[in-house]
Amino acid sequence: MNLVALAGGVGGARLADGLARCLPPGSLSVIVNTGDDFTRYGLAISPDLDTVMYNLAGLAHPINGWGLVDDSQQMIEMMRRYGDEAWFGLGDRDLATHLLRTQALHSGKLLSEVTAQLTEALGIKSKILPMSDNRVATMVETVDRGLLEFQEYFVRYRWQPVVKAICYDGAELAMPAPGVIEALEQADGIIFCPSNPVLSVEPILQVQGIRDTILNRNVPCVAVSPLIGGKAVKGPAAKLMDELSLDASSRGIATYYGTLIDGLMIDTSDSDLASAIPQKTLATNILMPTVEERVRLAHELLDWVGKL
Ligand code: FO1
Repeated sequence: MNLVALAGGVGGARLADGLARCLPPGSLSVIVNTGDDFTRYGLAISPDLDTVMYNLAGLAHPINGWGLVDDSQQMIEMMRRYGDEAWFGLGDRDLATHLLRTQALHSGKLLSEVTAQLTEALGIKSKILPMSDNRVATMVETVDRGLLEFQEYFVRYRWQPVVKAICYDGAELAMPAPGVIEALEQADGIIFCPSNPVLSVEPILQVQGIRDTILNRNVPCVAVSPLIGGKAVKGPAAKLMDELSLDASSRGIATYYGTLIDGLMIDTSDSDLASAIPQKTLATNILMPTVEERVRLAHELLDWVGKL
């Protein structure tokens, strides 16, 4: 069974790990958001690619979900000694990823090529595909701080600034990375991971051809809600949807995705919303605090996709 998951952020990476653990090696392709990518200290940082890679390699920090387990912050502490604000917490071992990626890109390699090299070196059998090798930058228009780069909004200001609009700079020119369209066309099922629909999934859908390939699918596509009881499991999804006058609930997630999905997996506590959701729904415990829970949820999802 060839499965494709669209993922961004920690929730997406955790479910992708659960799916990889349930499927035969090599049958999962994860199309990852790169709208969060930015340059810090001259280094090319791809947070969502790294978060998926570290989670699938079993190396991710178990609490944060991003960065490496047992990593240190000596470099960041020295930055602060020099008076640098150092608001983006790069780990010392994590630096190896950014240094190798930056070196590869400077030597003319594509993001998809260096991602394949890094994931192969970590023994990952699933395909981790950036949505595009072209630059797409998610920009956040805020009330009090004007236009912010994604990581400034998300990390520096802890996603507290009130948002007026989001734009995906460069998306109109971005082509899907090699293998992305093919993976979607050859998929037996497509899954939208429980990622922020506006910040993590939409950038992927903005890349030329991806939305249409999913709309023209002839296999099931299901999403897992990132919201429970109108609140995000992690991150700004509910706050942002409120600020953008979107319905910050699982019903709103269903509306947001529309005909892109055939089904939405919601939390049991949101079962009362099922009647207001036009797509098929499956109510279950969508929290994944442990690796076992990721696998449990992934199994339920695969069973459901197989029956749709
Ligand atoms: N998120 C934070 O909230 N604080 C950080 O200091 C931070 C550092 C960081 C370093 C490397 C990396 O790959 C991710 C990092 N993240 C951090 C997470 C990242 O900002 C978000 O996970 C994604 O960009 C959005 O989901």
